Amino acid sequence: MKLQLRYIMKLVIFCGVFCSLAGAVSVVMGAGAEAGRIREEFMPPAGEGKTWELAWSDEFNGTKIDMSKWEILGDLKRRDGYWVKEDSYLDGKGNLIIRTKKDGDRYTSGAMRTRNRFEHKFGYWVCRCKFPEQEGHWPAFWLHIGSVAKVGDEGRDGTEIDIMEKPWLEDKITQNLHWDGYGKEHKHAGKDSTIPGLSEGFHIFGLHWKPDEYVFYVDGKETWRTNAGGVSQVPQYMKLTEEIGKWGGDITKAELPDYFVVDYVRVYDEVEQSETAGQKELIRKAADVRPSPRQLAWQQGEFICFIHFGVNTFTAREWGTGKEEPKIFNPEKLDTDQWCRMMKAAGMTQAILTVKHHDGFCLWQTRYTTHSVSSSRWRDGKGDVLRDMVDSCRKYGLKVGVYLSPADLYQIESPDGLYGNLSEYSERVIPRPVPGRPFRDKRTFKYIVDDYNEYFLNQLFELLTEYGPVHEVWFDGAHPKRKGEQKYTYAQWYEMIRELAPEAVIFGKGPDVRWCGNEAGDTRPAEWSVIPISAPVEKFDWPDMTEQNLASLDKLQESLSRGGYLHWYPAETDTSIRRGWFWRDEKQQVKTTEHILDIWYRTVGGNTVLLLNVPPNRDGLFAERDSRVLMEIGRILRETFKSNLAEGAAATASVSRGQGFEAANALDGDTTTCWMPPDWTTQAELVVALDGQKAFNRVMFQEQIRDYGQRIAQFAVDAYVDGKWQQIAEGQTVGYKRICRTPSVTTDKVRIRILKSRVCPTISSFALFYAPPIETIIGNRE
Ligand code: FUL
Repeated sequence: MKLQLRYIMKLVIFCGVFCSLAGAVSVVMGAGAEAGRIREEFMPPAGEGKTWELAWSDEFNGTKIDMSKWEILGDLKRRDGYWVKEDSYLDGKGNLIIRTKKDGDRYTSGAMRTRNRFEHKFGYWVCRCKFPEQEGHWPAFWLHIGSVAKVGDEGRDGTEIDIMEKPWLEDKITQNLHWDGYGKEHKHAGKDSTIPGLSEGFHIFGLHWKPDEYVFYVDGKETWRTNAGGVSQVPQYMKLTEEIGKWGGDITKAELPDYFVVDYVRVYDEVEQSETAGQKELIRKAADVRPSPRQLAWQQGEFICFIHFGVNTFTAREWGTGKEEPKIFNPEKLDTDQWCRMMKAAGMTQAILTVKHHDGFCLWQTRYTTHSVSSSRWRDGKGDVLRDMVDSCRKYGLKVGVYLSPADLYQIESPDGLYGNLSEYSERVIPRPVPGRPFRDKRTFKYIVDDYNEYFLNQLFELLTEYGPVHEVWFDGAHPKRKGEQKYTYAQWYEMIRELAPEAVIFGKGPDVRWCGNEAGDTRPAEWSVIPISAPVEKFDWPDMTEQNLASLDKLQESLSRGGYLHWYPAETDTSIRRGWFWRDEKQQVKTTEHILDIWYRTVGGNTVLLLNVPPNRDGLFAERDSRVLMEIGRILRETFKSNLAEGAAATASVSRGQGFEAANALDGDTTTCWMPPDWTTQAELVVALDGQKAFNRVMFQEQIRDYGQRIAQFAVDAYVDGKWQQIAEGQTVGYKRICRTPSVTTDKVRIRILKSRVCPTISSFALFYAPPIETIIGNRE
């Protein structure tokens, strides 16, 4: 069963499927090797800038040994037995069998070698095999060459390299080197290893033969590292053998035949990293996807404020019912200037108000329903929360966004409600005129819609023309209830938004900004902004994307191969300062400053925008505890980022693509210029020599996403301390911005090592900061 499964797996591996599972190493096949990609369970680390390429392999598929690869030895006497050709054969299930048997009064076994067929030096040589079960003989996987016999120059001119010999029945193997012949001058080094479970099932024996060292592995674990004999510098061939002799025990006690089963033998070369043409095309495509100007501007906003406010604030509910009495809304001390002062204090750049949450109550003076502030006691029904907030935001230099819930319980529950009322789709003019309430903006739109979509578009028109400029329109995907199979004519909504608010990004159920996938402030280690979508932008329905791995190259490839598209779709992380989205009471938990700061670093410093919800209380104010946390966050962030310790530094790079892309661009304070190496230099280093010794604990850097998209896939940051480079941070993606929190280090030199990137990396800015110790915080405890 096991053998058959393995055989099927091998067939799958070799059918040319583009597959590489997370954690497994994928290796590019070289010319002459079987087409496609292969997955090895373990590969030793390749040298810097190098990758593994399959140079030669035999999977032992089929029924006949491939004579272009192997010489089968026999018939000849060997130790206490004979090597005979018939004892080397394929089992037809993907394995080579090397049999040991009794033939009359002689004992025979199989042996093969690749002499004159495959002679090679260096690389990773690996064999997966299962041991025989009887004594008196031993299996071996080894390398040889005639010049082992040459005396002098130690093993450099040829060494017998025994990657695996197993003369014992216990869980023990031996690995050996022999050089300078087998006579008087013979020299030897070796290592025995006992590994529990070794005598059962299949195991993998590998040798990483480097020019200056041999590293032996069993099942991916290093067993012996040596340069004994000076390391062979000449091509050698492989041998797979069974030998009969006392070293293996007493053959007369063996129950024969006995079998040494070999699943495969593979040899890999370390080659300069480069991609196949197909992969290159994919990578190029991914790097070519760029943000729209509105997406870039939104991203630069970094830290923005969500304001959940409405009837729920007065009922202590998270989701209203739609049956709330509008009179309950009465925030007597509403002061949107206070909101803005707090947002500014925290370092926020935009406010997004729930102008209508799922309950349907509207916070502005809409023409299209009375279920709004107009029916409340607040300011005798004359108040307009959005108006107040917009005015304050303009005063404080904050951008404005609106959350207009597609779900609408008031319109579902009230007898003449429009939601799901099964009205006909017919041509309607947006905005629908309302006597006595003319619009100053005379633009109109004609759409074929039903009542609820018309209502929604009318309201969007009011919001975008009378309170603009609006910079974000937030479409939630949640639905406490549905009715009448109500559909949303999203395409028309988007079209109208584009026309009336060209700078606004559309969040969530829309094409510009992606929901990060959770409400807890969790982030992904790799946050890519280039996302695969299964239909063109105009036809895609923007479902929630909650997976950890949304956009690795494999994911992109998978999508493209099914006719998908790539889209710039960056993440926004929404989370609430309080437990719950609405203010409830003062027993409600408020997140600590430390907690919010942690989220801030992972989101703003992890290629997403942080949308932190601060719900006003029943007075219409940001509550005291929330305000204190906001002020502390702002104080600490300002303190931390007030001076860039890389100011006055000089940058050099391991490689640059030339004029206009020099390392110095990373330090020039201009995020449109960048350091960039030549295309397909996917690993490179940027060294920043500081203006003297500096103590820091924050490393910030950015990619130039505007023109070059997102590219860096893995990096490490080192500081030069005590005469050597020491790693202080590592990570995967960078994108718009990455901020690494490091231990405090004092150094005059910092290095960013780009370990993996698409096409080639870009760095548009680099800075160092010192964050004061967190103990100084006096804020809330959770
Ligand atoms: C969710 C809503 O259901 C919550 O009430 C809240 O508005 C949150 C931001 O989005 O989907």
